[in-house]
Amino acid sequence: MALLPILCYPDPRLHTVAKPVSAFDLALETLSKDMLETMYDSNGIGLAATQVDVHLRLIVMDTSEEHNEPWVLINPELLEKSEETLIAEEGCLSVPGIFDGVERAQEIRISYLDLQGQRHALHATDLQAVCIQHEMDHLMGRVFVEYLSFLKRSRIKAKFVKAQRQNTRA
Ligand code: GNR
Ligand code: NI
Repeated sequence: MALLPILCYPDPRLHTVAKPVSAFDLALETLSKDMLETMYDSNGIGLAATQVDVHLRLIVMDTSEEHNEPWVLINPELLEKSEETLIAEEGCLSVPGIFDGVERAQEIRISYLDLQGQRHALHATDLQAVCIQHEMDHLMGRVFVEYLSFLKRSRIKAKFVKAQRQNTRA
């Protein structure tokens, strides 16, 4: 088991488009476990491989109260999304400390593969649906702050650029 470093906005690697997983091997299993460990350690409810600089279509999630329902979603595909939307306060482990409302479909259907390469269908609503859409965005190289106004995004970017400059000087 290992904790993986999480890329921080505005790291350009967060804009990489992930490739489908094709090898269902031990390395994939190890990566999933390490991503789950990293997600739980950071108190996150989801983590996309993109955030740990691995550009494969792999998501881990756990939206349960008890943090005891780990999900691994491989090569997820959006099958259907509702017309109805909701605005939830989102945060991101790659943009720590920033929370803002984003409009998403309230209900989605996806298909995905498990670690054995078996295909499943999943219907998700509310927080689960929001989280899956947030994670699938990461796999497309999209970070939630890109939905905010230009002014907000500029302020967030400036804040993180400044923090990173101070980190590298220290
Ligand atoms: O931990 C997380 N919480 C969260 C809250 C609302 C909407 C989306 C999320 S995902 C986020 C973890 C993360 O950055 N996943 O990419
Ligand atoms: Ni995120």
